[in-house]
Amino acid sequence: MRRLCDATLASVPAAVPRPRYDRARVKTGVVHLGIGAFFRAEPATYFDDALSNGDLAWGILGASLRSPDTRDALAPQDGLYTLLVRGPAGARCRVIGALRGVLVAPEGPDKLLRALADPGVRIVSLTVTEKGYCHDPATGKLDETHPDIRHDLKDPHAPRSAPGFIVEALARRRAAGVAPFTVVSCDNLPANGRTLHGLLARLAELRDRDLGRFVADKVACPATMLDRIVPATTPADRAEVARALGLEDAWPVVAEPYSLSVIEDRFPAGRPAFASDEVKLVPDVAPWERMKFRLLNGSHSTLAYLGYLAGYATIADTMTDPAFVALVRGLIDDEVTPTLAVPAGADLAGYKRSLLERFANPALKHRTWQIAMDGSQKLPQRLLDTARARLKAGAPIDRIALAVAAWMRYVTGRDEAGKDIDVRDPLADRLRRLADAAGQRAEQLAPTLLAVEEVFGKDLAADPRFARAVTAALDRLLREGARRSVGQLVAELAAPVGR
Ligand code: CS2
Repeated sequence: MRRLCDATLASVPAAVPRPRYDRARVKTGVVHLGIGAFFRAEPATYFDDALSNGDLAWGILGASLRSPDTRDALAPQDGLYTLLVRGPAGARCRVIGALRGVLVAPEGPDKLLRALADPGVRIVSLTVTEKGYCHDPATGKLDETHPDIRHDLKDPHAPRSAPGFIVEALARRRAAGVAPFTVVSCDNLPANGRTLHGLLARLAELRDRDLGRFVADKVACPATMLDRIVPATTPADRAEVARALGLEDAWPVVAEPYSLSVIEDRFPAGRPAFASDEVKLVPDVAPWERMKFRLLNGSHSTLAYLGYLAGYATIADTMTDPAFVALVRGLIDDEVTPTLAVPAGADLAGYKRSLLERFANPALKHRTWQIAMDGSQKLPQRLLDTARARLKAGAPIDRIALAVAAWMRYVTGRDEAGKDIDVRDPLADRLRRLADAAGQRAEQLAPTLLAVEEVFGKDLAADPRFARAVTAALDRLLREGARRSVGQLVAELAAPVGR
């Protein structure tokens, strides 16, 4: 089968949307760091829309900070790839043409820096996952002991970290009299704009006080809340794309039909029109972000840890279990919703309803293992801030406590059958060592892990109500297993008061 590329694009069936603009005339206006599936499935489509609407200044140059895989797969395709949208009712494809090339940073940091310093580049966006920001997840501050940050301070002209590349590029632009680009985090990081701005300004300041002031005063980092479920692509997805296109695409992305992007409208260097119905430009992203982190991502992580331990491979599988459905429904309605301020213009009830359908979408094979990754970076904004708000209000946290306990059980690195779990987390080794030393008794294990300050801060570990609830949940989980624990908790919470 022939491969998708500029030369074969015309053979794509007419029903499949594809770039109709002249790709040769597109200029690079965006450099994206961390060119993974999520960016290609969502933000990249907005730039592709701008190109389709005739604004050819918004081509994307992608960069991988580590692996060459994406470049290797997409170079023979001239950067073309397919977005496969899978809903319960069927699948549809769209070929995206906005990506003009992919650089692999470790192969040539200077090449990437030169691209970033180009005056035509007006937006630098990032999806480097939470851990790629080299920060302390509990405080949001730069982790100055992080090996990549130490490296980038010693050798700022050949950086390794995303913040290192951005700061060096900004320094070069400043020296050349080129206005800074706008820096846009597309990651699920709390207050992602403000947090990133603080990290960049601090890193710049550690290099040079004036550079620090320049970054603090002159660089805009608008906040974003980008919501679309984008699981890892499977061989079945590739086969589906080949069937629809009649061409092979080695690197398609797969997403759910739902998509919503809420973006703070602060782009001093300019932006595309963002003409899609799925994009909302707002002055304040914070309430949207809280709604999404606590409702969607909090539920996702809950289903991921408990689901994995219960033997469910995907989120859709967990949603075939009525007890798991009841658990997330209760989490959403009873524990999370009371902590939220409804964002102006949001349909909270509709959003909550849509979540259960989105999780249950059987066409997406979103692995519990994938979502369970990097829990130390995710828990604070997804579950722990909700717990803080609940405790402040004197309200119960039974479901959140079970989710946190499931994370604890998960990071011990052994499942309920004693089999190894492939725990991926920047703190995995330390968590495993702590868990091994504490042993399998909740009264030991819970306080040991609660003392990990990067995750729980100082406050939660010191709150006896939180410690009690998590310890009790972990005790149950260790005795009964995940499936029975979920069933028991759901039954107890459904029982009339006074039980
Ligand atoms: C997921 C998110 O992998 C994860 O941790 O919870 O990627 C989630 O699918 C997106 O945030 C949905 O918008």
